[in-house]
Amino acid sequence: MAVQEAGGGRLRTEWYKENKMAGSVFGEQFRITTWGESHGRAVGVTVDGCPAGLPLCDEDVQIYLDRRKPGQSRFTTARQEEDRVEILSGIFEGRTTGTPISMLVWNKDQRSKDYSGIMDVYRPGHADLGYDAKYGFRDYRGGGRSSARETTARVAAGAVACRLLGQYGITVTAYTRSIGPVTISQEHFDLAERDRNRLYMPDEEAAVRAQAFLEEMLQETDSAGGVVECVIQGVPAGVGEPVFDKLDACLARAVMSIGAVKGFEIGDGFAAALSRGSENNDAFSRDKSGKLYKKTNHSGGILGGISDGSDIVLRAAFKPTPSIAKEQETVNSNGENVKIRIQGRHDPIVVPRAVVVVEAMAALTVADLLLRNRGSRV
Ligand code: EPS
Repeated sequence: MAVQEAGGGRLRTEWYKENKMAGSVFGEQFRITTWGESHGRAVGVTVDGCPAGLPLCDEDVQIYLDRRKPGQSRFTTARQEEDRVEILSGIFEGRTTGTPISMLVWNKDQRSKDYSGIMDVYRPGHADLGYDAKYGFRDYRGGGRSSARETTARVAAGAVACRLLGQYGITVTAYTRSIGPVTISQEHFDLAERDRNRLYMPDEEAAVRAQAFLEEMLQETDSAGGVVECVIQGVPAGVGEPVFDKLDACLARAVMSIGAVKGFEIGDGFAAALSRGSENNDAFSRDKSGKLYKKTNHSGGILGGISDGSDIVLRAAFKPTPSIAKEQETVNSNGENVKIRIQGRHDPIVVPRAVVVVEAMAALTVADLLLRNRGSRV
């Protein structure tokens, strides 16, 4: 119901005010609320709706945060954040209590003066213009809420979702599929290799070539993009809601909400548009034990918006980091044409650190729909 706000004269809805605080809430049954800015005191998340009895400690969350934190290689920002999680609530004797789990990570290495030069300038490729247009002013220190630092909170929540999914035998595994023009090959695919190179590429040979490419980008004070692939295994057939909350629609929304994501695919994705029905349909069959399976998986594990019991495969395309030291043309808030070079400590590519963020968003989506699915029939 729309209501008039006293004094302000602006319209809001009761629903909006009570349930969806300005876009920082995700999920229905397994619901998270994230908060915090890159140069504020801390970033954090509250997870509500996690069932009681799930074994959980700081270390379970920390191992995920360590994969995302800055400073892991020369291809990530030089900002030094240890990103130690503090779980403030919702745990008793090492298990979740069924009440809100609140988690916090302190910001320790902000260097806000790096941003004084851009307070009146719109950085090309950044959210600056939109934030100013929407709110009338913005927290320009590191991009505030639009900073990639915001993903810390998603990863902490995603770690809890992964823990929950583990109880059902569901695993979520993402990796770097490509960086710039370098793509992993199926022939050299080795998941163990993913955690041996700092680019999180499961192909040693491709990782070497990608590093050489990124060295070129550094030399040229430029940046690069790439693709993260994610495989979700063990989801039973039947998860996902009809029509608007289809499993693939929810995954797309979750993954597209990560900063810098410009494309999303399930299964064959855009390549399916070039295929024929006779090629694209996955034939059903029964194995010797009578279990139903699909002979191929062009659908990426989802049919009609509902899981079909095979692996769910998705991909996210990340744009090149917009913060580059190269000179760029822009305008300032007075509407004057100016030139800028962006100062500060920036990732020449976000893809390696985003791998665990994609995992987190996929896990949060599946955990939510799995819990919602409990009410699907008598
Ligand atoms: C970011 C800019 C840099 C990155 C930051 C993301 O930080 P700063 O705001 O200090 O310049 O270091 O990433 C993180 C700190 C992080 O933890 O991911 C940006 O503009 O998005």
